This record gives sequence, C-alpha cells and structure tokens, in this order.
Amino acid sequence: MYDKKEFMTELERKNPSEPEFIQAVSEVLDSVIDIVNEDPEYVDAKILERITEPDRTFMFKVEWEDDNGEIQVNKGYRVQFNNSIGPYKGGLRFHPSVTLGTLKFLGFEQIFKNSLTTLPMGGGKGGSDFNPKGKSDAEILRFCRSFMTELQKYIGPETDVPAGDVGVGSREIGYLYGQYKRLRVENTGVLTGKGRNWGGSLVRPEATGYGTMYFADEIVREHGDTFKGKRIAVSGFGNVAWGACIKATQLGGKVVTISGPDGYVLDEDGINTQEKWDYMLELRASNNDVVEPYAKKFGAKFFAGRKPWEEKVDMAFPCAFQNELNIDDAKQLVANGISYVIETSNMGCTTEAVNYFIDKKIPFGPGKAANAGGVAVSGLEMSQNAMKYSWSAEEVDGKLKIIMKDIHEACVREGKQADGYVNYVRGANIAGFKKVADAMLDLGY
Ligand code: 2IT
Repeated sequence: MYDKKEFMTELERKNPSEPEFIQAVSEVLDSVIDIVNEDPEYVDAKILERITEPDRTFMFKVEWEDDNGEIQVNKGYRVQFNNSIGPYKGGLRFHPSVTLGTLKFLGFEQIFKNSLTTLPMGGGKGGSDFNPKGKSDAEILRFCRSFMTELQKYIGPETDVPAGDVGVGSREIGYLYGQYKRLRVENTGVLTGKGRNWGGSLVRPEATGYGTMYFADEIVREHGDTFKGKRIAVSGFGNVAWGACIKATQLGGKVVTISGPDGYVLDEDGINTQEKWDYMLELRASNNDVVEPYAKKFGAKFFAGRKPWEEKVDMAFPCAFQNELNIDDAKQLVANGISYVIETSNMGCTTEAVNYFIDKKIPFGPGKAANAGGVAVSGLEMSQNAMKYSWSAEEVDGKLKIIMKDIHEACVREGKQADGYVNYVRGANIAGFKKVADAMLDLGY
C-alpha cells in the first residue's frame, strides 16, 4: 500500500530542487493513488516508483557563436520518460527558465497526455535554457544547428520524435530538421511541426488551440450550455493562443484578452478578425516577447504588468506558461462569476488554484486533456510520414475533433462524481495513467 506523504518525501529526496516535477507528480498521485492501492498488481509491481523515474535523461553542452563573434554556451536536454505505449514523443522548449526539473515535469505530464490521445506515443520532453528573445535569425540558426548536432544521437522516427513547445516554432523546427537531415542523411520525419512543403501536416500549427476549443465545446455541451456569446479570456499570444482565438471565434465566442510578459491587452471588439490573428503571428515572430503593440495597432486597452484573470468573463483559457494562474487569480475569477476554466498551458494553474475551482464546482479542464490536440496532430503527422502520404486539412481536422471528443468522454467516464460534478482532473489522470500502467505490467520490468 502506498502512503502519499511517504512516497512524496522519498521522491523529493531523490529529486532535489525540482519543484515543478514534484508538483506534477503530486497532482497525478492525488487522482490515482486510490486505484493503485486497490490493485495489488500495481502495488507489487512498484508502479509508482517506476512511472516517476525517467527511462533516461540526456544533458549536453550547446556551443554557438553570436553575431558579435562571441562564443555562447547553453545547456541542452532530452528526457525520455516512458515509452511503454509508443516512441517517446514531446516538444522542445527554449526558454531561460528551463532546467532539468522543468523538463521532467513536462515529460511526466506528456506520458499521460499522449496516452489520452488514443495514439501510440510515449512521453518525452527536451529543450534548453537558450533565450530566443532578441536573437537574430542567424543566431537562432546557429544555435539550432549546434543543439541538433548533439540531440540527433538520441532520437529517431521509431525511438523519440521531438516537436515544438515554448520558444520553438516552425522556423526552429526547420533549422533543427535541416541539421538532422544533413547529419543522418534521412528524410524520416523525425520531428513534427514541420512545414507543409517538407513533410508537415496540415492543421498542426492550429491543432493545440483548435483542440482546446473542441474540448471546451464538449464541456459546455456536457453542462447543457452553448459556446455562443461566451466572453473569453485567453492568456499568451503565441501559437496556442492564436489557434484558440480563431476557433473560439468560429464557435461563436468572443475572446477579449491576450497577454505577454509585459501585461495584457483588453480588446472589447473581440480578437476576431484575420488581420488581428495575422498580427499575433507577426508579433510572436518579431522575437520581442511583448504584446503591447497589439493594443496600439488596434486601439485596444493595455494593462502593464497585469494578468487577464481580473477581467469579468465566462470562460478562462490560460495558454502561456506553468503556474501562470494562482490562487488569488482563481478567487478573483470565481468572485467575478466564471463558468468554465480550461487550462491550455501545461500545468498552467497552481495546485491551490485547481483545488479551489474544484471545491467551487467550477468545471475545470486540465492541460493534459485540453491541450492534447497539439501532440495528437503530431501523431497524425507521424502516421502521414510513415505512409509517405498527406491528408487534407478537413481529414486532419475531423480526426482531431474525434480525438478531443474521445478524451472528453474518457474524462467523464473516470471523473464523474456521485453528485454529478465531473472532476476532469481526476478523470484525465486516471484514464491516462491506467493505459500506461497496464502496458508496463504487460511488458514486465
Ligand atoms: O506540450 C505539448 O504537448 C507540446 N509541446 C507538443 C508536443 C508534440 O510532440 O507535438
């Protein structure tokens, strides 16, 4: 029998100074410890010790030359966490805050998210503490080349398939894939999020944002409600927020906020035109990491140093970064009458905030379910690469919709409480966990 406190004490001893990893494990354990303790097979197999230890982690040096001819050194990582149900799969994050602990939290979450997609993908994550902000295109290229020179030793289409995450978009995937091909002489689609002319899948850029809105639409329907006319707060202004703004608009909602490290934009007209969506992409591509120019360009309001959670809205979608929505934000949203919170960033809400929403019986969609559309379409990109074939946008979008509906159904099946409240956190964790844990039992140690 597992005792959560004892288990966590030991986990912290073995993984010191990795608070985000500890947080991610603790949240999953809250949901699954009962079902593990009820099944002697899981307990005897030491399933929790085994599922919380990555299969292997690579840490390497990335040397590159900046535009002044100065040598720079960054840390590079790939965490291959669990491949019980398929090749390691998960993004690469380039951000100055990245540590091994960050990537272990993301890799751990990725195991269950990938399991929820219904596709055969294991969990992995990688990245670097490289800061893309203010870097020239040539500097990004040199960094990516150097990063892939090392990373290519550990990955392959049947082994480990990286993709983008924060700081890694289609440009970076291009430079990384270019170097992979140069070194390996293979056109095997070993990265996903590729450009459409060189092996990418249609709808992959939109997939995370679209997927979260398909999932949200299922939640709304589950509650006998409609998406039409909903006032929506989105945070972030990158690829995920962009897709979210487009699909929310198409479903009849009105997104009124986006945000950056500099503050948030309030656009009462709605972030709902092609021109505004295109401008979001331009802002992101500029590498300045500020959202204020949007307010200037479209005559919207800008609140420096503040977060969008102070706005009165019906639905909130954190789409930026881990722990971006804390307990004070949660209280403010609830006081303002929020109806739904759908976490779209990975672990976007603190544990306290999540538990507060659940206590208040606010339907809360956890990131590992809500944002799974991104990696799901990455899985579909792998399928298309393997077949040397490509599906139309309608085909991919149709499959994405079905996958998000299936994830929602799994959450309801495992998470519906006796009082009728659907605990999506519990549902997602149990559904994601069971499949991987059962595969581990089948495969032996
Ligand atoms: O967090 C995520 O699921 C991603 N960054 C996407 C991973 C992928 O392999 O497409």
